[in-house]
Amino acid sequence: MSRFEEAKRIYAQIGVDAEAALAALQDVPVSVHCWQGDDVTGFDSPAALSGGIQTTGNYPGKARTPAELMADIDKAFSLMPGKKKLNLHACYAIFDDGEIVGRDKLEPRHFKAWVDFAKARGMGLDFNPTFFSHPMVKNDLTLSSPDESVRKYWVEHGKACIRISEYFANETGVPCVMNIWIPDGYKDIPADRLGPRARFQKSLDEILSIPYDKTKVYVTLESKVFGIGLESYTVGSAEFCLSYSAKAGITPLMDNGHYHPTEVVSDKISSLLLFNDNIALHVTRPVRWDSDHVVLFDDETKEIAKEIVRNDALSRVFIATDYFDASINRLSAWVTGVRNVQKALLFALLQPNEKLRALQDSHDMTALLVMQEEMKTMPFGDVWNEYLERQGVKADYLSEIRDYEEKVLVNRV
Ligand code: RNT
Ligand code: ZN
Repeated sequence: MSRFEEAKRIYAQIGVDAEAALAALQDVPVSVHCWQGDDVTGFDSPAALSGGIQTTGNYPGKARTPAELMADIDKAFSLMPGKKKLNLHACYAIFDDGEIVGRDKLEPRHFKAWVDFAKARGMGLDFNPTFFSHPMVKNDLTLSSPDESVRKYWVEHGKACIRISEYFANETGVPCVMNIWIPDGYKDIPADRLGPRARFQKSLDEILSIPYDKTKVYVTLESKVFGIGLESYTVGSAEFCLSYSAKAGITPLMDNGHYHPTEVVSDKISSLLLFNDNIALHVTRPVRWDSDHVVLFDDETKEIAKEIVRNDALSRVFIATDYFDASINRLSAWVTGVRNVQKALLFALLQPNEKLRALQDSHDMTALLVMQEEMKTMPFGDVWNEYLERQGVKADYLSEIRDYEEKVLVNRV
C-alpha cells in the first residue's frame, strides 16, 4: 500500500474522505501577488516605496523589467499546485518607449501585455489601484487629502482602475477582484480625525459612482491599524472600512497583518460571513508588526483556512497572498508562502468538522481538545505529497529554484 493509500485509510477511520479533500482543493483559486517578485517596485514611477510599508533585504536577482517579472512568475507558478490568479498593482503598467502616463490617466491598453500573459496561461487577473510610491502622494495622503487637486487625482486613479478591472474580467472571462487600500494617516496625534475619514468616504463614493458590472468586478476595501511613520492615526481603519463596505455594498478585505498583535483574523471571518455575500483576505505573516514575512504553515494560517472550510465558504472568500521578503530568494519566498496557504486549506479539508462541531455542541470540551490535538499528528504530509504528484508539481522546489538562480537570476547585475 502506498503512503497515500495508508493515509487515506487512517483518515477514513475518523470519517474524513481524503479523495474529496484533494478534489475540493484543486478548485480553490489563490490570487498570487505579483509584487513579491520585485519588492513592490513596479514599472511606472521611480519613486521609492512609500505608504508605511517596507520591503527589507537585498537578495540578488530582483526582477527589473516586465519580461523578467513575467519569467519569474512563470517559474514560480510552475512550482505551485492548484488554481491561481495573478494579482497586479496599477504600478505594474507597461508603457511604450518614452510614454509617460499619470496614474489618473491609466487605460486598459497599458495592461494589455498582462492580459495576453494571463490568457495564454488560462488565468484570471485581480487588480489594485496603487495609492503609494508616487509624487502625487502629498503629506502621506491620497483619497483623504484636504488638497482637492491631490484628492481628485487619486479619485481619477480609482476610476481608471475600475475600468481596467472590467477589461481584465472581459478579456479573461474570470471576474476581477479590485482591492482599494490607501496608506493615508498621521505619524503624530491629529487634531481632526473625522475630516480625513469624511474625505475618504466622499472619494470612495466618487470612485464607485462610475458604472461597472458588479458581476465582473468585485471592489474590496482593505483596512489597516498603522503604518511605519504613520503610527498615530490611520484613515482607513477597521471600523471605517467595515462600515463603508456594508453601506456601499462592496466587499470588506482583511489582511492578517493589519490588526493589533493579539487580534486574529481567524476569529473575525465568521462574523463577516454572516453579513456579507463575499469577503476577501490578504494572507500574510506579521512578525511583531505588519512585516509581511513569508506565510508559514502555522497555527493562525491553519485556523483561517479552517474557518473558510468548515463554514462552507470556499466560494465566498477571495483568498489572496500579500507579503514581500527581499532577504531570501524571491521565487522561493513566493512558492513557500503560496504552498503554505494551500497546505492550510488541505489541512482544513481533512478535519472531521461535523464530529468536532458535535463535541462542542454537546459541550464535551474534553474530547474536543483531545481530538483537535490528535489531528495535528495525522499523516497529513502524505496527502499533501499526493496532491503535488497529481498536480504534476515537484515536492522539491528548492533545487529547481537554485538552478534558476544560477542560470537566470545571477545574470541580473
Ligand atoms: C499594505 C497592504 C496592501 C499592500 C499591497 C502592496 O499594508 O497590506 O495590501 O501590501 O497592496
Ligand atoms: Zn494587504
